[in-house]
Amino acid sequence: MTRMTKILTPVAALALGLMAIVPAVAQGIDATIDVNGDGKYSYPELQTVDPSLDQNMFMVMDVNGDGLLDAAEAAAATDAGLMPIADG
Ligand SMILES: [Ca+2]
Ligand SMILES: [Ca+2]
Repeated sequence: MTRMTKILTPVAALALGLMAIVPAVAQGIDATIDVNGDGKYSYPELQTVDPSLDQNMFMVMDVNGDGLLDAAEAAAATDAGLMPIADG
């Protein structure tokens, strides 16, 4: 039991550290659009920028289907010309 705890604790600490780091290094995410600061664009957040954004288009951009666009998905959508965001 004790040994298990000793192994798990650094792993848990590493996982927590990664969770803390990932949002900070999310690149290409515009904080003025990412209103809730989770490092991803939700459909409502993008609709604020472009009310004409179609939900089907959002689903195309949301490659992994989690309902949010992460930095990689946003970058891919931008490259594909799908992102309704002017490049700053
Ligand atoms: Ca967000
Ligand atoms: Ca996604």
